[in-house]
Amino acid sequence: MSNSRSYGRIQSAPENFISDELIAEINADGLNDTRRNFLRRSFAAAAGVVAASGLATGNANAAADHPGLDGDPAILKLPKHSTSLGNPVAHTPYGMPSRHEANLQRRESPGLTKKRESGVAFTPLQGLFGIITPSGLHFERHHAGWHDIDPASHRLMINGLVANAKVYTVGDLMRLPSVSRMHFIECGANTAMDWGGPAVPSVQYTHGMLSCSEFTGVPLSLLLEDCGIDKSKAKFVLAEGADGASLTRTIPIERALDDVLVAWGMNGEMLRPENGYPIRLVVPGAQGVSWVKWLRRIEVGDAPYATREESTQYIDLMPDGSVRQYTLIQECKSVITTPSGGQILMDKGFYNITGLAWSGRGKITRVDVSVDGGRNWKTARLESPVLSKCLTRFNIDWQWDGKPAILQSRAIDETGYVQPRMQELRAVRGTRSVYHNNAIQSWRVESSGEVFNVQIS
Ligand SMILES: Nc1nc2c(c(=O)[nH]1)N[C@H]1C(S)=C(S)[C@@H](COP(=O)(O)O)O[C@H]1N2
Ligand SMILES: [Mo]
Repeated sequence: MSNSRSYGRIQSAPENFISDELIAEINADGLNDTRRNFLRRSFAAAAGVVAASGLATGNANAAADHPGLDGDPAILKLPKHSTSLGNPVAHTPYGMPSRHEANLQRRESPGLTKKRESGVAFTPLQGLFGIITPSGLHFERHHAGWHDIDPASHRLMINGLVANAKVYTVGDLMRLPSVSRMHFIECGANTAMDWGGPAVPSVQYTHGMLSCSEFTGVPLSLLLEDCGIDKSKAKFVLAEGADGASLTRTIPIERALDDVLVAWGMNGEMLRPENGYPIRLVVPGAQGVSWVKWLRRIEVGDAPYATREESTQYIDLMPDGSVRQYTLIQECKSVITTPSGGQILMDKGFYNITGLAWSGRGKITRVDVSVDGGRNWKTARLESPVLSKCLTRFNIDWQWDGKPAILQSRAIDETGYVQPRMQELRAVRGTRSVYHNNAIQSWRVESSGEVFNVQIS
């Protein structure tokens, strides 16, 4: 970096500035326009308070803004940690994040139910680096809560159009040849709140039903072969979970025999209970609901099963009134995670615009970034690795001149598909959808430095 650059400081988003009372009201009555405006106003008010409190937090780049460091106590005084003995090894047998990072949490969103029967906690994308989501911050979506299941008593049954139906213990599965692969998982309802206009304030709530891990498991194709799948008749499989929801999803046989895994590993250790311990289905590129957690049964059949989660839920109401069922693939999408809604740019100068891009159809080939609401675009750097059906990190330099700006990212995948603008998506999908909103996200930077979730027509 050249010395002529000044380094911009970013005040991070106040994560829990929306009161529990407001969330309760929204959950009781739903999210109408009045409430959406109210949310936006209370969000702005909360952001204002933080702005007034000034530079209290600072950051690692602060030194660059003080050419003569005289008088900065942070550099002149010998702190206690430099003059005393530290904690012993294995003080925390399972390591935890620094207490200074306590604000980085999974959080429930305003406007969505907070019931145990249907819960969502969102990943704080604004605070993460690279492409891997720390396991403790992986988003959670449960239809009937989660349990910490004893792996010793858990079983996986494979039945239906197979020569030999079989029951596997977790130990049986873990003896088989395994693979490890990095993939994103995105709930079909990610960005659902924003179909009707910008609704939620920060990237945690607009895009945080998205995580990415290295998963380890046995290919489902190997298990199906092991049971003697009847390839002439088999057209679909049904995957079923062991939770109270008995969550079930149909998966076409081509996918089941392709890259689907029965996984026990996540980021080098066993799955977390919230994410399906001891085993879950990994269906790369497919919407989250197909990634059945606490997997207990795979049935091989010759027709789609039309279960509750694929006939009344996870369907897309199209503009002509028809309903689109069995949407499997998460289309190409991207979002800028910094600067993003709720953050505040504390001064003019250099910023690294960074974000994530992904496609359920393969690799990301390009991400363009605009700082003027889509009139001009520049191609961002894709950081390695760029993997199929995996998050890709992009970065691009930006000098902020202190004037209002609208930041957008637009991803392109290896099929040539270009992430659509919101109005392009609405033209095809109408306005009554809940699921599968992969539109370009816009963040407006005000001259005050505050960043807001906006949509431009
Ligand atoms: N058995 C079971 N599997 C499930 C669910 C569930 O409630 N029960 N939720 C599904 C949905 S809708 C999503 S988006 C993903 C979420 O996975 P995660 O909680 O690990 O993020 O799991 C899917 N698998
Ligand atoms: Mo989901």
